[in-house]
Amino acid sequence: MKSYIYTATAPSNIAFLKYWGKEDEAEQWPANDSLSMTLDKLCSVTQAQLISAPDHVVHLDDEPIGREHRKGHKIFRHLDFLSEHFSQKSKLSINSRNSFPTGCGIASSASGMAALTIAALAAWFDIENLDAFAESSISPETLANLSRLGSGSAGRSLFEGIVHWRKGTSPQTQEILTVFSRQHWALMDTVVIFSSQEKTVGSTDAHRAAWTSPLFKPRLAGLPNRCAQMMEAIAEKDMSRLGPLLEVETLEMHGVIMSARPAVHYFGEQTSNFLAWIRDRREAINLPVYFTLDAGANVHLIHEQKNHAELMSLLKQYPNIGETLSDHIGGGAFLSKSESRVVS
Ligand code: 2P0
Repeated sequence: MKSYIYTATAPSNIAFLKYWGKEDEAEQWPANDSLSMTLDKLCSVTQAQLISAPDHVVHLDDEPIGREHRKGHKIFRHLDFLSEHFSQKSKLSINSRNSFPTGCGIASSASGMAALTIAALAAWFDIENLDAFAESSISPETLANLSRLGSGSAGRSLFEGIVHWRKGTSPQTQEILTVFSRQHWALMDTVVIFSSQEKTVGSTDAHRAAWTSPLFKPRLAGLPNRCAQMMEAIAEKDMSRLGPLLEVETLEMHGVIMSARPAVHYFGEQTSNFLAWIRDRREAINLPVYFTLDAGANVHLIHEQKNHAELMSLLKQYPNIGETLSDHIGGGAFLSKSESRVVS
């Protein structure tokens, strides 16, 4: 009997306006809107295949991952949720890898959960490309909503370009959609790696603590205005307007994280020194490059493609600069189906 492999590719995304704090943790409803740039080559590639086995079989970068494995918990929980939601009893073989180096400190939960959702559903419903999902009454919005339940930021990874996740507390009132296509503005993200360590406090725990920060409610009150300003700056392709908004947003999110109980410090002296240096040097040479950070120590430098070469020359001047990874604004998730050479 023929057997098929369903391969989902989902890119990572970097938030301009951060999803930080949840209105409802069990349902994963965000406390605020977020705005992100979908990346291109930094992605997760996940293959799913139907198998006859008592449980799902999961491999990450060819390493077998069981239910009890530290990284396995979220993956199996999401597979269990999806199989129950769609009343699917068949088990899956899941094989996932990231295009970025393992342990380089780039978060893989957004791309990983988006790719897992698409690949698993494609295998269960025999779907060969993303357009064909609609014929199975699974719209892109439904796919994004299901990915979001695996990891909030994953819902944004399905879509191209600049993505707006409008908050809501039901699938009908929330919305995740592309607001600017990738062609609108040739943006890039150059990631400077300062830590390849796994986070000691995961995002989910830190999200929970957000409400204990005295800075959190004032932040929420100011975000609609910042979101509108960011959208205007992007519409006008005005980096000198977008950049300062990116930085204040990042520092405010980390201010919340550092002033919550328990307080978390996701970055230390190395990152801090670099942020001060890049601010100083870009003024000196008039280079429009601005930083943003995830819940981690690595610095994402947002810039236009035309400034990439000059940025790379500048970075060489930084003492002991670590690894850097550059990527472009991207086109969202992708799905394909192929015949397996191994007959099941
Ligand atoms: C974001 N981050 O908007 C923000 C900014 C990190 C910093 O979403 O608990 O892994 O799985 O929903 O999506 C990271 O949190 O958290 C995140 P869960 P997630 O990208």
